[in-house]
Amino acid sequence: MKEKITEIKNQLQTKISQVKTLNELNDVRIEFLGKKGSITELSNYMREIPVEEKKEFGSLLNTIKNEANEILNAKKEELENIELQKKLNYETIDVTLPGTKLSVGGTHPLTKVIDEIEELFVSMGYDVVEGPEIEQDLYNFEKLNLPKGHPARDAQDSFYITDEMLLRSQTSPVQARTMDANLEKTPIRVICPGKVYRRDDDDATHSHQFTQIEGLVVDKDISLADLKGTLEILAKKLFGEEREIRFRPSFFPFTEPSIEVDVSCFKCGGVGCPICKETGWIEILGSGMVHPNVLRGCGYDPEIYTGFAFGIGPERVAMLKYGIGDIRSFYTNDLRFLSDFNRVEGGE
Ligand code: 2NM
Repeated sequence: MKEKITEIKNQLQTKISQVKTLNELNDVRIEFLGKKGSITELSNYMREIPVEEKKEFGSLLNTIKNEANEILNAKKEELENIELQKKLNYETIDVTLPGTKLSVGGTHPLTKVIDEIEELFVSMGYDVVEGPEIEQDLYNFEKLNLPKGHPARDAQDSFYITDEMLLRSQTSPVQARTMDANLEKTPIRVICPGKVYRRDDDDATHSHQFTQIEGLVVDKDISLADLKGTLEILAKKLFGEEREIRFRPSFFPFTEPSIEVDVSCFKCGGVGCPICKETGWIEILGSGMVHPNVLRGCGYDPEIYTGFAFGIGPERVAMLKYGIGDIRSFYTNDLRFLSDFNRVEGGE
């Protein structure tokens, strides 16, 4: 019997050494310790064994059962460890791999300029006011001292929709509306940003649709000095603290006197370079004292109130500031152009 037990033990050892998976191990367990397993069947010999040997045989039987269990469990643990190790290797995360890039939107260069100008004027107590892009002839021209037949309101230059309605050619109608609605209340301090439309053939410096910011201040005792001080602050904010401005006489129907404003060149500091066409000065905006006819037409008595107004083109400012050569690039939405203005530090 002892030989039989030793033989079974050897068989078990051999089988175990060949086992490679948990399933195979389970088969071996059944083969030896299952209901019909070779170790289980040894118990059947109990009946045939003389009484005096039963005790020793029983004890041997227990021992081999325990030993078989130990061997099987040890193998189980070994296989489970191998499986776990495989899984860990397979599921390893390399935290040094580059992440998935997310493309993040940015602010359009025109919007940057408009935001900058709005922020400055809001800090000086101005309101930002918007109005309709489809405008009445009355506000776009009539109230701005451009009566019917005036050479500066050539129908060839504007997008008329009907006899009385057009796409606004400037944002000053918003200011005429503001004065109209304020019924001689003062002060008025507004800037009006927005899109405007003119019949132009598009090229590098012209667009049939562009943006404008116009400013208006109306109060008692507003003078040219107030205009000059305000525009000097604007020029310095946009082009640098060292900038100076100069006034040149001009003509606009809605202002008298009318003034064009130049800023000393931010590139060469005024000595002359290609940017300022060797003049040292760059033209940046139009302005003037609000014409008495405009004040009167919008309900303000020009004997009591005066005002200044100005208009600036964000496209021109952005082109100068960022060295953009073609006004059309603001509107064609080429991402290669747009992303140039939104470089993130440390980004691509
Ligand atoms: C400019 C130049 C000069 C202007 C005038 C007015 C208003 F409504 F008060 F009459 N708003 N904007 C104005 C004056 C605009 O743009 C180059």
